Amino acid sequence: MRICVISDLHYKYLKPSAEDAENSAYILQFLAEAQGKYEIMVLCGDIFDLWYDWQHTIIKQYFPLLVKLYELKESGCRIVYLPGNHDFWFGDFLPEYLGIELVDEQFDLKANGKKILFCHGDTHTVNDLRYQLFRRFIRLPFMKRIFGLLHPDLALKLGSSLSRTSRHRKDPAHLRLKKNAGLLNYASKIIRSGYADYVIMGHSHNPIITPIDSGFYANSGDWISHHSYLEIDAGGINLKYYKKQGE
Ligand SMILES: [Mn+2]
Repeated sequence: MRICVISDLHYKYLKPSAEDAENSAYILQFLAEAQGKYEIMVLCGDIFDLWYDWQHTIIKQYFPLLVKLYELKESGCRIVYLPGNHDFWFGDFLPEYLGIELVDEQFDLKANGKKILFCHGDTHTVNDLRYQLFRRFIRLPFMKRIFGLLHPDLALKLGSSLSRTSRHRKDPAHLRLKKNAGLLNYASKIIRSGYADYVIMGHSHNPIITPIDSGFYANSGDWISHHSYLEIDAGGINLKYYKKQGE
């Protein structure tokens, strides 16, 4: 079974910068070329810089990406979407209109004789209590309801202050290390417990494959500076770059 994993596109809804537009063009091209190549596309979180679907409204700036996802699904590829720390307030739009499977927190899959665990990774960083409390707060059902009562233009303006990500606005080095170390620790624990052979995450924006005993921890990286993705098939896991930085 051929599986592709992408994460951390952080697709923008605000007026995109030239870089954002370039990144968006890459991802749209990549998804068009993915048709017929994979049985499963795993969207490993932070695909959209913010997600909300109101009762009658979706964010129109996402239309190009939604079309590509729909076309990929229609071509026969199963699409599984894991929430990230930017996109978790899902309604019925993705499952009902695009046929995308929404998974809560983690996705367990048996493929090619391997047990694979996918998750975004934001719950596995270490010494990050402030974020973990914020995470719990923002996911309370009443927070989602309040956000949904706001006019979309206002809601998205507020949301943008919470969800800015760019090539130039990287986490400070100590935070990046914390993210990487936490994710790797979690993967080691899972692999050594025998729960999974492969642990696949995003969130760190650090594309990597690390052997752990007889298994692997792999991170799909991002589409802000790396344009990276993972391919998993009977031969194992491969880390690939759609278009390397500076090319
Ligand atoms: Mn993230």
